[in-house]
Amino acid sequence: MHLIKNASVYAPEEIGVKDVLIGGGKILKIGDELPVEHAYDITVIDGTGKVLMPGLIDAHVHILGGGGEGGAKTRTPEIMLSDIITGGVTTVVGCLGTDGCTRTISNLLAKAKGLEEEGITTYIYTGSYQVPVRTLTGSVMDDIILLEKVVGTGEIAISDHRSSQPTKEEFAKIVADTRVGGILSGKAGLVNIHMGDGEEKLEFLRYILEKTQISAANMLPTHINRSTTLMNDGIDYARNLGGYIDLTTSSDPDFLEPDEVKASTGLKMALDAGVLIDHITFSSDGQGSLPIFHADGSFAGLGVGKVTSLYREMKDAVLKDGVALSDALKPVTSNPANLLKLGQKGKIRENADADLVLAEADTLEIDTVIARGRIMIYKREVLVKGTFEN
Ligand code: FWO
Ligand code: ZN
Repeated sequence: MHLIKNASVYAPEEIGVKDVLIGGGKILKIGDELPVEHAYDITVIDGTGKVLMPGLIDAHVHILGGGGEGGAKTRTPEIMLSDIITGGVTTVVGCLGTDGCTRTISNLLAKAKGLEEEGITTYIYTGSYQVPVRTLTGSVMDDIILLEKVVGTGEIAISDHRSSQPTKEEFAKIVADTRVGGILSGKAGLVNIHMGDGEEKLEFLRYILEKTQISAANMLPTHINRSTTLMNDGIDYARNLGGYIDLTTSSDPDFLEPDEVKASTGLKMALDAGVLIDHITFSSDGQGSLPIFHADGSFAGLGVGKVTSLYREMKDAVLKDGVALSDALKPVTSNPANLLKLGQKGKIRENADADLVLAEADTLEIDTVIARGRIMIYKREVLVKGTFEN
């Protein structure tokens, strides 16, 4: 059991200075001046002068590694536990990307189980860029219903030269199967949609909202901030059709593509344009390749996404773009939790999972990270490492 005393709690809404008692992996009690019962083995963590927030949820991580667009030597490395927890992330959703051939769902599932055994919470999407969707059981719906960790499908690529060029009807079928799989298994049934640089932009998603009975909550288009034109289309889609949009945080702010929008800037743009904060999420694209192509489509170079960029962009939204912490936290905590139907995640309330980040109130520097009630990082020291991390 641990008692975090006297921290300013962002649940993510601000609930004031509280004591938070955790035990058995759960948040047991939130209150004022909770007594420290010496009868139990309780460690007391001093939260004075710090903010306590929910552990971050990163809903788009290539936990196996991704890449390969520049040939085999450009396949990016598999993620390690500290790549995740040092960014205050305690829940990830793993996905495959361009390479749905040498990267498989069975491999993704094993890696997700490994990370869970190491101490965080993991889920996966079935599929990869490709259509027809690469699955484990041969069916999107069966994967979602039968495999406990599968919460949806993705990242399915559209409007991208690397996509399978699916028709809007093929795309609608994938969203429909994912939705029904979610309904039949009590899961989100969310399709994580990779948006490329193509002219079509969000046309397929508008088609689904206008021509079918499928809910906007079954679709999450990501990389919306990869260009200003797509950012503006995403703002229109979210504001006018009630759609959800996901901004990618991984690109290095010092090396953005000419027309790319920094995630924290994109959040501010969307809020200023009247998009509801609950319709905006961030995800890192961690360990995914960040390929750079020349205008003629030829390969120019590759970067690798970092999960720690998720926290950086939330922090920048507060410290550089003037977004309130209680708002800037939503795209990385309660919003993905709600969209993914992870009821125990993304919030600080009694009976929720004890996934918590304690940070300096002024700099938002991460001090302590707790995942499922276990202290993973304490006073900036990583206490729990991955199996093969030294
Ligand atoms: C984005 C993942 C992209 C992989 O468009 O989609 O390539 O399979 O590892 N990354 N293809 C990066 C931009 C948003 C900057 C992926 C990558
Ligand atoms: Zn992608």
